[in-house]
Order: sequence, then structure tokens, then C-alpha cells
Amino acid sequence: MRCDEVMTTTSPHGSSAARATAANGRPWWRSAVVYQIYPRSFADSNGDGIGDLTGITSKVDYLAELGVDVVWLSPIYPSPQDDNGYDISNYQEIDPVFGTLADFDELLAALHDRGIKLVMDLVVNHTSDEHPWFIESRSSTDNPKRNWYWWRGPREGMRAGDLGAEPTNWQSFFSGSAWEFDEESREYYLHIFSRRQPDLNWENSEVRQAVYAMMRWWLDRGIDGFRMDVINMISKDPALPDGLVRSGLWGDGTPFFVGGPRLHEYLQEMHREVLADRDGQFLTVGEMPFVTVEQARLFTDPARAELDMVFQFEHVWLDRGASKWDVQPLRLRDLKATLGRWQAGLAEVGWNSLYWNNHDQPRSVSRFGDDHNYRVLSAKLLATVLHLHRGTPYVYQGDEIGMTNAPFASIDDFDDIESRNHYTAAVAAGEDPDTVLGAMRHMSRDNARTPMQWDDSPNAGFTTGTPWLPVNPNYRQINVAEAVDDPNSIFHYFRRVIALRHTDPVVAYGDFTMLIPDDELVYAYTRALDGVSLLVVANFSDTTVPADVPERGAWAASQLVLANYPVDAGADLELRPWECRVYRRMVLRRPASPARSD
Ligand code: TEU
Ligand code: CA
Repeated sequence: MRCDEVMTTTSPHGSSAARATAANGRPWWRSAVVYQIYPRSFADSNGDGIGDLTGITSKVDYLAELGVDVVWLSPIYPSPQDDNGYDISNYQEIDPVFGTLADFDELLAALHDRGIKLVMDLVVNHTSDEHPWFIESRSSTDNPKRNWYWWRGPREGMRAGDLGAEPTNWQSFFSGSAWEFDEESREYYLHIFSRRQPDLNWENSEVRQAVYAMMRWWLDRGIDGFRMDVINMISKDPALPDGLVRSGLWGDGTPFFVGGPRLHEYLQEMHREVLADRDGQFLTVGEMPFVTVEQARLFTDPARAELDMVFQFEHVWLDRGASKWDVQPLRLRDLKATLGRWQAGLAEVGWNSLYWNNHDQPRSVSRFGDDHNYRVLSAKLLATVLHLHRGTPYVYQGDEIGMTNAPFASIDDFDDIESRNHYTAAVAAGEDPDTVLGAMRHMSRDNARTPMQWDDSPNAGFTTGTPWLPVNPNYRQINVAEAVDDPNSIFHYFRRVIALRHTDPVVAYGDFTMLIPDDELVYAYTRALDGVSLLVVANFSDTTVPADVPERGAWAASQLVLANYPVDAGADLELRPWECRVYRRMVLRRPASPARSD
């Protein structure tokens, strides 16, 4: 048995990741690729224009053909959908718009039959304001669940309900104050996202135990892990200090609720109470805006039993100024500096997640690539550069066919609460509506949420009804059917990139070394393991440029493993527009020269 061979307990076909630890003692998810599904927009099976579980089940063979090992489902729980499901009113059921628990079990079985795991979205920083816990909590100031949320009276000396009487000056991520006044009790409750997403009070151990019980319930149902929503915001500074006001009315509360004082304690308790004594290995990934490399080393250090990996945000915050709507040009040097620092920072301890986009970010080929003149080439290049880093890659639905940002015309085309609230607040503050819309076309989350493009039939085969969000009109050219039929498509290229991680241990486990960090056009790095070395070179421009890396000639003469252009054998490392190449060679380790000190 080869050192990287995995002891599979599930059916031979489909992806090889298995529930057990890889034979080499490394967790299975270190050689896995995750596919994120946004259920509202994936596949509609009953013509109501909204994607659903039966729709996803009808596509599992497509996912198996792509070769992914894990599916992460964005929330499918009952919800008034104020934030498209990230506002949950019942954690242990399925929203009827998505189906039933029986539909869920059928999907889980269909995925497992193909060796694909299922990771659920855990949204426990806040609930919906329609969750029974909050309805009880709100019902009276002495209700036993009052302290399950953050309730406070008005600011000292202020009259309840008046502007400025909020307990702190914190801004919500969805614009406006992070506090909502409750006429009934004359008190305020905290919501760092929408006012219909009240924050849970994790200081209260009853809250924590209720969450752990709910997690065990889903694990008992056979799921394989959790993606944890804004999990680094669950511990707040109980003193609730005001934040710095940089502009406008509200202050920045993040220093007081991001990476809070008891976060590590809670994550260790969660692991102990939910995962530690459970057979098998599960994947846990924590979404952590603002997290630093140093903090991530602690969160993902296996010895600390907190999380397997985190989603960091530095590389998706490079092209912004004061806010995400203040769009700035992206410099490749900055992108390499950030991703290189995360690679180096988690080389010895911890583990990286790798992603260009998700349901909160614009489409990667439109943002980091060139979706006009080089869509196919740049989509393949972005997959190559991302997937060959050290860490677990995440594919967001549609990446594998190169879906692009959408041509939103007016504010009426947008659905996302973050985008619509921003538009209202910005225009009310006197900003020019067209300028605001311009930024939203670039950065709105709705760019990621247009329906999946399956074929060139009406509504791209997503629904036989009226889609909840318009299908991108470019679906006639960009769709799964066309991609599957074209051996040179982005889809088949993704299959090769994903297969490389399954077949070549250097991809999953090799040491990472960034090359030519100051080059503004070429991204280049090596991976090395047990005498095998890979070189990845990628030209992020529409001009032909050299990849001026060390031992350039030797690399050019070595084995070409992957490329998005046809390459003549031995061709020099002269890269055409948006060209990427991957070379492989054996590097004979030179015997250590006795002189060396280190
Ligand atoms: O996102 C948290 C988060 O950081 C995002 O709000 C992000 O800052 C913003 O969208 C970027 O513009 C998580 C979920 O992924 C998101 O969909 C939810 O809206 C949010 O939490 C609240 O649950
Ligand atoms: Ca449906």
C-alpha cells in the first residue's frame, strides 16, 4: 500500500477520501477538495424558481464526475430568509422551500454512496428573531431565556428609543446600529448582522449546551462536519465598550466582539462536548473575518483541539478601501504577499483553507481573472494557482464552468440584504446612486447567487418556473452541458486539477515556497515532498512575459504536468496571456556538506 493510500470504507468509485484517517496518519481532509453549494441557486426540482434538496440529489453524479470529496451546504434550515437562510428559526428541520428531512437523508445517502461527504452550515452566532428561543427571550424581561441573548437598557442618561440611546455605538455589518429597540420591554437587543438576526449570548452555558446538543443531533444523522458561520464573533467583551467612530454615526465594535476573551475556551469546549469522543474524523472549518495568521495557528493547531481550518479574509479584502464598496485595484504583489504569509505561517502547525470566492464574494474570474477577453484561460489559471497551494481547496458552485459576475441594471435587480441596506444608507447619506450601484455591480454578494447554469434551455435548466434571482444572460455560452461535452473546457480542467491532489502527495502535503514575490505579473511557487518538486507558474496579465524563476532552464526541460495552453516540449518559460503551467521533477537531495552550520 503506497504511503498516501487511504483505507476506504465506502464504495470504490467517486472520490477516495474516506471517513478514516489517511494511512499516513494525516486527516482525510488534507487531501480533500470541497464543493460549496448555495441551495437556493443550485437546482430547482419543483418549478417554484428556488433550488432545493431534490434538485441537488439529481446532480450528485455530476459532482462525482467533477471528483470532489466533500459538499458544503449553505443553510437549508427553516428560516424567514431575511438573510437567505443565515437567520435560522429551527436548527433541526429543513425549510419546506428546500424540502424535508427525508429529502435530506436521501441526499446524504446519495453522496455517501459516491464517497462524497456532507458538511453542514452551523450558524450559531445568532438565530432568527422567529426562533422560539428568541420569541421566549423577548416575551418578558424575567423570562428564563432572557439571558440567551444580549439585552440592555438605554445608554446612561438617555431616553430609550432616542437616537444615541443605544447601549453601544456599534455598527451592524448590514448598515445602521447593531442594536434594535424593543418597544415592549423598553430594552435593546444586539444584532451585529440584520435586526432579524439577534446575537446569542454564549456567556450563558445553557446556550452553549443547546448548540452542542443540536450539533450531536446532526452528527448522529450521519453528516461529516461543520462550516461554522462567523464563529470568531461568538465571544463578546461583556463590558460592551463603544467603538471608534471613523465616519458617519456608528462606531467600529469589532475589537469587542471579534476574537473575544472566551473564544478559545468555547471552541475547546465544543470540540470536547461534540467531537472528541465520536468515532471517525470530521471536518470543521471556522469562518473568521479579521483572523490573523498568528491566531489561526492557535485555532487550527491539532494539539489544541479547536478547529481543523479557518476561512481567513485578507486576500478578499485587498481590493477595498474604507469598505468593501470602496473598490480599489488589486496588485498581484499584495495577493502573493498575503497568500504567501498564510502558507508560511501555517507550514509547521495548523492548516489553510483555500478559496477565491463563496456566496459572499463576487465571482473569482470576474474579480481575479479576466471575464471579458480571457475567461476560459484565466478561470483555469485561477484553479491551478489556488488548488496547488498547501491547504484544503474550496470550489464554489459555478467556478468549474467559469461563471461570471452578473449585469445588474438597477437596485431592483439586487436581492441581498447587505447590498440593499448599503444602497439605502449610502443614498440617504448623499452618495450618488449610480456610483453606489457601480460598486455593487463589482462587489455585491448577488453576483455569486445567480442560478447555476446547467444548459442553454430557458433559465439555463435551473428551473421550469421563474427563478428567484435572474439567470445570468450569458448562460447560453456558459453552462454545464456545453462544458461537459468539450474536453478542453474549464470543467474537465478542474477534474484534472482535483485528480492531481488525489494522486500526487506533493500536492496535498508538499512544502510551499513562494518565488519572485516582487513580480507584478507572474505568480510562481514550488511544492516539495520526499524528493519530488512541483513548479507552478502563472501569468496574471494579457501580455506575454517571462517566468523568471531560479533554475528556469531545468524546469523547462522537466515533466509538464498541467497547462492551460498547448506547450511544445522544452519550451522556455515564456508565458502567454493568462498562461499557467505546472512542472514536476525529482530533486535529488544533495548530501549535507559537512561545512554548513545550520
Ligand atoms: O458572513 C460573514 C461575513 O463576514 C460576511 O458578512 C462578509 O463580511 C460580508 O458578507 C462580505 O461582504 C457569514 C455568512 O457567510 C453570510 O452569508 C451571512 O450573511 C453572515 O455570516 C451572517 O450570518
Ligand atoms: Ca424548488
